[in-house]
Amino acid sequence: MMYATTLNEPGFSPHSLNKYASLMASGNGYMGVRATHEEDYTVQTRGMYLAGLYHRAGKGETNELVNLPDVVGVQIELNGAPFSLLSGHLEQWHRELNFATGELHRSVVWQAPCGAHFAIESRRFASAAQPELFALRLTITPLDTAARISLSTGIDATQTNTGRQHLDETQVRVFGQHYLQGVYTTQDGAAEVVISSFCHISGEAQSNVTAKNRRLLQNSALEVAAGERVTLEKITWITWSDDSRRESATLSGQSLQALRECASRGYDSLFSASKSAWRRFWQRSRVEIEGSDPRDQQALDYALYHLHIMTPEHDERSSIAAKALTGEGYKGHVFWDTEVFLLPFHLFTAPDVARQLLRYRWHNLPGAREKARRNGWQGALFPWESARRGEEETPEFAAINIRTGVRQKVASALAEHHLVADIAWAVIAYWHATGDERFMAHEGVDLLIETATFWISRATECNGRLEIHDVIGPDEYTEHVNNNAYTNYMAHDNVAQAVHVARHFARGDEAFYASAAAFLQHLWLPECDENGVLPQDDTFLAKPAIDLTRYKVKAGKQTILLDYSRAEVNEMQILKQADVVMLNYMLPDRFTRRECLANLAFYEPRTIHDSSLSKAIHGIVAARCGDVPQAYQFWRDGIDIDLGEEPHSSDDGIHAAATGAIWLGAIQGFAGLSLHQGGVKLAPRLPAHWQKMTFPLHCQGVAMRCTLTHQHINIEAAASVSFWLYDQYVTVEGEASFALSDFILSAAGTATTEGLCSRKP
Ligand code: IFM
Repeated sequence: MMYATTLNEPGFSPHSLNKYASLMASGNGYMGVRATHEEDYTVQTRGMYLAGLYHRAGKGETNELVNLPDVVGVQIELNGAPFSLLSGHLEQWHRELNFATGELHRSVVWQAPCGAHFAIESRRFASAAQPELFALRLTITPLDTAARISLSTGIDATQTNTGRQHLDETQVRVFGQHYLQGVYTTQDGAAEVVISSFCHISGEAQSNVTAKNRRLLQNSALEVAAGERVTLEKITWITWSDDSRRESATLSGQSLQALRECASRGYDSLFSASKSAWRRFWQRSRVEIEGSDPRDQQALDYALYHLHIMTPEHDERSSIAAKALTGEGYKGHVFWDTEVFLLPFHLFTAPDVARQLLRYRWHNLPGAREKARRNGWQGALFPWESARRGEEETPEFAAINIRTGVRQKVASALAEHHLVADIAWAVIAYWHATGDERFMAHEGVDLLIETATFWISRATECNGRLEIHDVIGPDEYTEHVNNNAYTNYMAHDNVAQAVHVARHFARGDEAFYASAAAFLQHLWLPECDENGVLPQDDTFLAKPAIDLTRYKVKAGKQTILLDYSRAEVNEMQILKQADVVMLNYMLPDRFTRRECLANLAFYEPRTIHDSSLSKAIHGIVAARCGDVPQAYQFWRDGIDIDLGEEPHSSDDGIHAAATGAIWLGAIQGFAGLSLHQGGVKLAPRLPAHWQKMTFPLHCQGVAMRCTLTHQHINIEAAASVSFWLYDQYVTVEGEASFALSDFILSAAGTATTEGLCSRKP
């Protein structure tokens, strides 16, 4: 098996520096390090983040992921002139992130303004074997004459979050010639970070260490003959604690000790251990495509690489930020993106990780209960945006109108409540996919009952029925509406599943069952019209529609807001992102193929796709309806959100949800994986130019390997496992092959799947 492709940066350009710094970031779920160059550029944003390390910098601010002191930067002087690709002449360029190994490699040949040529090569990785470890190796070779080379590097604590300083420099020290250590405390004193670097330069360098203006630097200079190489090996150990009982000296002492051990092994040995860990990841997760467009495989490898490095597998008190650990977008906050767009990948490849992500929410139930209570409801109202402790972190205001000084309120924290049902949906998905009774009997049922209790208290009696008023559905261009179909259906499902699970585990009291039964009986579920179109909310269909073509070609840029105010957009049939179509995706058993097609046809022309969470979902619903060419187009458009030509869309970090959706589109769209009460279902419909697709799938504790072609489905299962294959319930143990021609094909050329798998035969 060949393990993973690469991502290459086509050339050096100041315009796309920050995009590639996000896309090519190093990480391991514990830390994320932006792929900035060693040398400085004014427009370049450096960034290193630790999962879960947030801090609130001032009054009226929210917690944000702290941008840590930088360890990547190296000031390079060649014959007295600073190395910068903005001067001299770049003769050769190669920059590549190897997904298989997690190593970022750059190699350039540069002609300095004085005319001399240099080969400059750097490699770096965040260890997949030792989370605290980040290593870098820089090699410089004067190519035509001897040169004087100066290098300054160390720990640079002048880093900020776009001007906000979160850390106090508590202590800086140097140990011997090569070990530097900085100890930093968040300004509220709650957390401490220790960064220790070993810097070693080959050859007879003259070195000193300076600590000035928050920069602890080793400065070295040496003469190097033509053709000789000088190598800087820099190994960094980054650790932190927010334990109030921590002993600063212990943390720094242990870090130094760990660093010494790593330094004695050196870059190659450390890298080799990291590579082995990456190999295990690819073995258990990789999706392989045989098709005519190599970009498809690359996109999947890119997605899995990032899904791995964004996930804090080591810590169930942390979850995944909307921009992962690759930038400061959304201040590193956690949204519904995690449960709906990211968790499924883990659920079907490493279910323990999915469980851990759910436990993050479970740990944060107290904050969610408190938010519900403060707003006059019961149960758990999870914050729309959260950080480490599960308090509401959504900023109160967004952009400011600089002419009027009026700030735009962010309504999501007040009304975007569907997140509560999305979390419950993920709990149920976990149960159906794993059958993990232990988790369900404890954390699972807690989460379901608390979320259900919220919905029961959230509903209002009106028109002789229960309604849910004043919400924002997934479509954030439509605010403060009543009976958003997505919210009502998801809330209904949340309560129904809670009752089912509570009964199964003999939890919940009579009062809960009685109020849940009334809710389920009386909650208004908007109905599809005669064409199958489901109204997005009570007023949506009465609003005027406009031609959105010119906004759709600039999807993601929110250009509609240059022509219309938010209030005006709210009064038109304009969607930012999938809403009813999102519901069709989430609850596939509740809607027929005809209804899904009708909703796609009605809502897509009204959807700008200004959110990165939109296109992939349209693609999956299209695939499930049998429109594979359309599904493929949506999938590719979703990939281009980060991997496309646009130089700035990922400047402040990759779009984590869109990254998860690359996997979702392949597995839930083209392989047709879905979850139902009766278990997992596969209903493949490969794009015409994919000859074969192979992927691992964990189902009910059994590891499976699925190989799909246009003619066959081949399943290898480590133990006996049952699941739906189109409309048939099959059991496989060992290896089994199914001919697609054995399944009933609909007019659209896909096997029929509707409504058949809600229960086991
Ligand atoms: O969670 C999303 C939301 O649906 C749309 N705006 C961006 C958020 C973070 O990705």
